[in-house]
Amino acid sequence: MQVLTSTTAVQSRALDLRASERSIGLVPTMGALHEGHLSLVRAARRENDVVLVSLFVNPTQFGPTEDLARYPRDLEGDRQKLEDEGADILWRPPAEEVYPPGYQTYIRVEDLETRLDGATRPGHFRGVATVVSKLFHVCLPHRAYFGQKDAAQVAVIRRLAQDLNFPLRVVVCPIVREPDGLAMSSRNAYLSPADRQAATVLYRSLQAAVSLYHAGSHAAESLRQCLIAAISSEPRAKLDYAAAVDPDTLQPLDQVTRPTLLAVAAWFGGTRLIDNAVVAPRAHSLLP
Ligand code: PAJ
Repeated sequence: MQVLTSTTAVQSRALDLRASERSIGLVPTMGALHEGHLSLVRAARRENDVVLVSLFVNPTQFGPTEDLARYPRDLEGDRQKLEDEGADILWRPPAEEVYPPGYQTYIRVEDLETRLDGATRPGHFRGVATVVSKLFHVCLPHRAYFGQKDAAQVAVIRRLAQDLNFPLRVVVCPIVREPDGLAMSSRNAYLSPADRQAATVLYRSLQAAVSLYHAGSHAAESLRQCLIAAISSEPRAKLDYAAAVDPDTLQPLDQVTRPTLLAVAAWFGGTRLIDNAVVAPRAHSLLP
């Protein structure tokens, strides 16, 4: 696996690959890689000639009081995992290359950036949309891989890829979980043992709402109340949001008459975790 830092080196490599008709699969990450990230690398490995993984802890998507400085970093561990998965190129640009002095161009997905995590983390999706657009321009991928774990991020990226005419396919991979159901996340490393135990309430709340849906309760508000009740039953959890929304627009729905994203976020101590599930009427779930 080739490890590159220079933006121009990566872009000229991507141009060469495109000229020789080799397909490029891009997996954007912030490192501290776990099985969730590696599932994206495996999907990219199956579907492309060349797998390019970017590793960049993007400062513009962190708020002033957030965890940028203490975000987990393990470059040697990450390099080894990517080597083992057969990635071809690891790009880890220094921050000054991505945002050189004088940098002032940002991408805003105007409505979506205010919803779900965007409501709690103002500016977060502006940072994500900006860095992902830059990664697309530098890496020129045919396919780019993202996790359903970050469902609002997926909505933002799908929208920007369409709105800005990026010639690529956004591929979304399923949520990878720990054996007890907790969605894998680099931030799980922050949890105390008691909070780690309590955090399983997010998955349990989604299971309860999905069961309620299958028992015939199709009103979005009743599913939302079910999520809230489950999370509130865990004293260590502080609810941020529970929502039943359209997966593309992230706007609240009244009834589950089409695929509906059930999304939750809660604080455990100083750590904010998210999770989600999609419910869909039978006619929809039979569609490819
Ligand atoms: P990061 O949190 O490192 O996640 C990188 C990718 O891994 C994202 O697409 C995320 O959805 C996916 N992922 C994380 N946990 C997952 C899990 N348990 N199952 C499946 N996929 C999972 O998301 C970011 O970085 C950044 O915002 C980024 C897109 C790289 C832009 O800076």
